[in-house]
Formats: sequence, structure tokens, C-alpha cells
Amino acid sequence: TQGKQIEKFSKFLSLVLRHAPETIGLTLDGSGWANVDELISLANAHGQALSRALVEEIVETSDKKRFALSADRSRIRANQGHSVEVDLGLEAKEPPDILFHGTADRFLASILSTGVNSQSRQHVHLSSSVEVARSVGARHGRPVILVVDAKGMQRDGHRFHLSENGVWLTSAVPPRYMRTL
Ligand code: HQG
Repeated sequence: TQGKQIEKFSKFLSLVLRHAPETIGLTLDGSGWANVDELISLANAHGQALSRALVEEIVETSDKKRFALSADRSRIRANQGHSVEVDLGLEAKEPPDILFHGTADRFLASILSTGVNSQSRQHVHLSSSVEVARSVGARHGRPVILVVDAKGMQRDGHRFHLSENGVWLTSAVPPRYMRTL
């Protein structure tokens, strides 16, 4: 179905725009942008029937607004979630007093001892909503919600950024700033 196609190509875009552009020979610029025409022709050359119409539809319909087009629509990038090193150019921003991180119960002991680390990604992902945090955690197993003292972290010099699609990003959350919900 149409929806399944969109989901398949959305995952493909996440792969090449966040993690492994080299799988199709794509290069991202320092801010994470790829040329849309180049992306489409490289995808086509690698057996992916991506088209301009599909790209535009994915950008517009993505539930999480994962991708953004440049103003002239010639370039595309992922709004967050990168493991490749890019500078999204996000300003530091004052976070709400508390933020939430959703994880799986099997990670809890490790997180409580070493903190939330960004693992393969550039940042730890935090949410202002418990529901969103729960669904992020559920991707990994039985969800557990951590309440993060974002205000305290900021006071102590940790920096926060808000992605274009509403995800709060920071480098790491040390154990002393968190408790389970
Ligand atoms: C865990 C989705 C053990 C961490 C979502 C998480 C998000 C530790 C996992 C975005 C740990 C990494 C990111 C430690 C962290 N010991 N486990 N010390 N520190 N972890 O996928 O936050 O749908 O890289 O809790 O909406 O789950 O892809 O991060 O469970 O915004 O657009 O290690 O991905 O967006 O997992 O998800 P991930 P995440 P998309």
C-alpha cells in the first residue's frame, strides 16, 4: 500500500541522511544537507525507486517531521537523530524545568550508574512529553521513563538544543540529574 511505501522510503531516508550516506555514495555537507536530485539519482542507481514526489510526500506527512527541505527545495536533511557528525547550527536554548527520557527497563541499571549517553548518536534525545518518551522507550522493550532535572543541568553548565521537530538534545545526562517516574 501507499502507506507502507512511504514508511519504507522514510526509513531509507533516515539511513542515508542520519547514519550511512556512503551506502549509496551520497555526501552530506557540514550541516547535514544533501542535494535532492543527487539523492534521488543515487537511490535509483541502488535499486530504490525514490522520486521527487515521494520525497516531498515523506517530508510533509512524516509524523515526527523527521526531515526538512531547504527554502528552495533543492536540499534535504534530517532534523535530528544523526550518528554521522554534522553541525545542525542549533542555538543553545533554555529547557523546561524537567524533561523526559524514555528507555527500556533492561537499560535502567546501567543508565542509573553511568547516566544517559548518546550511544551511537550525536546527542541524547529528551522530550517535554511523557507520552512521547514512553513511545521512544517502547521501541527498545518494556518502557521506563526517566525524569531529567533539565533546569539543574543548565544551571551547572550543560547545554540544550531544540531540534526543528521538537526534540530536546543534550550531550549526556549524568545520573545525579535523573530519577525514574
Ligand atoms: C540507551 C527516534 C545503557 C537509551 C526517537 C536508548 C528518538 C543506555 C538507547 C530518537 C545508556 C539508544 C532517539 C547507558 C543511553 N546504558 N543504555 N548508559 N545511555 N542508553 O535509538 O533515545 O523514530 O540511539 O536510553 O523518537 O531511543 O528514529 O536513542 O534506549 O527521538 O525518528 O540506549 O529516535 O526517532 O537508542 O531514540 P537510540 P533513543 P525516529
